[in-house]
Amino acid sequence: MADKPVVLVTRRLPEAVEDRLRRDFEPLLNPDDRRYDTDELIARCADAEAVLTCATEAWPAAQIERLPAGVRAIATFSVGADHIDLAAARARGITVTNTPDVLTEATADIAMLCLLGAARRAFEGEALIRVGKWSGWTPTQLLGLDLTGAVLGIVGMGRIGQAVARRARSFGLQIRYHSRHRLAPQLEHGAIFHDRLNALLPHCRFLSLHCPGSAETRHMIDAQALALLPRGAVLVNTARGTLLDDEAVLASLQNGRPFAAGLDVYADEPDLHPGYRTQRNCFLLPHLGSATIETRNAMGFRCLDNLAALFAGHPAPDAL
Ligand code: 8YV
Repeated sequence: MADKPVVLVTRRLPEAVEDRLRRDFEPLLNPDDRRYDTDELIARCADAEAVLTCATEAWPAAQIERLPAGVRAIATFSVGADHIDLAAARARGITVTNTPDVLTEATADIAMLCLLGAARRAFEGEALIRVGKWSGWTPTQLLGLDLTGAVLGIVGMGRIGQAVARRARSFGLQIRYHSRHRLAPQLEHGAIFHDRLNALLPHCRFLSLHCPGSAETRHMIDAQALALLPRGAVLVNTARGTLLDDEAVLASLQNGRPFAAGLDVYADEPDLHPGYRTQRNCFLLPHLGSATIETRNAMGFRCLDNLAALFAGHPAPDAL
C-alpha cells in the first residue's frame, strides 16, 4: 500500500496545486485535461482513496454506487455541489467537501462584469470595433442604462450575494433581495427583504441570481417570472444555468422585454442553448466566475486542506 493517500484528480489543476498534490499525496493526474467519461472515471478510481473532481464531472447515485470501496472522499473544486448526489455519497460513507469562501470575491466581480457588460452593451460595442464597422462617435450610439439610483434585486443572499451587494452599493444601486432566510439587520446595510421572489421582481431594473442549482431552483426564472420584471430590466446569472428556463428567457429577450442579459453559466455547459449565441443583447462569458490565478490556487488548496484533514483522522472542515 502507498504511504501517501492515492487521489484521482479528474482535471488539470493550477501548477502550485499539483505541486502540493505531489508533495502530500499520491496523485493520479490528468495532464492532458481530457474529460473522462463515466466508465473511465470508475476505472481510474480502482486504487484511489479520494477523488478531486470539478463541476465538469457528474456524480449521480448510480456513479457513486460503482465507486470502489477504498474511496473515502470526493473533494470538489467548486463551491456548488449540485453535480454530486450527496445522499448517495453519505449512504456509502463517502465524505464530500467543497470550496466555500475562497471564490466569493472573484465570482462577485464577474457578476458585476456581467451586469455592466449587459447594461452598457459591451458585446455590441466590442463587435463594432472588431469587425471594423465603427464609423465614429454619435450622440445616440449604443445607449445603455445607468446603474446609479436603480434597484438591483439579488436572489440568494449568501456569501456571493452579499459580496455583490457590497460592490453594487458603490455603483449607487439600491439593493432589494429574496433569500431563504432574512439577513440579520446589521448585515442588510439598508437592503430591503422580500419573502417571495414574485414580490421582489417588479422592483428590479437589475436582477442577479446567486442561489445554488437544485430541483427547487430549477427554472425559477420562467415566463411567469420574466413577465413580473419591469420592461427594460437586465438579468444576470453567475450561479447555475439551470435557474433559467432558456426558452422563456430567449423569447423574452427577442421581444425586447428585458433590455439585456449578462450570463456566465448555462444549462448543459458547454452546449449552451444556441439561441444565446446570436442574441445581440446578451453579454456572454464561459463560466469564468472563479477564474483568477489567486482564486483557483485557493480553491485547489482548500480541496487539499480538506483531504489532508480527513486522512489525518480529523473532520474535513468543508464536509457537506
Ligand atoms: C467553478 C463554480 O469554477 O465553484 C463553483 O460552484 O461554479 C465555479 O466557480 C466551477 O464549478 C469549477 O468546478
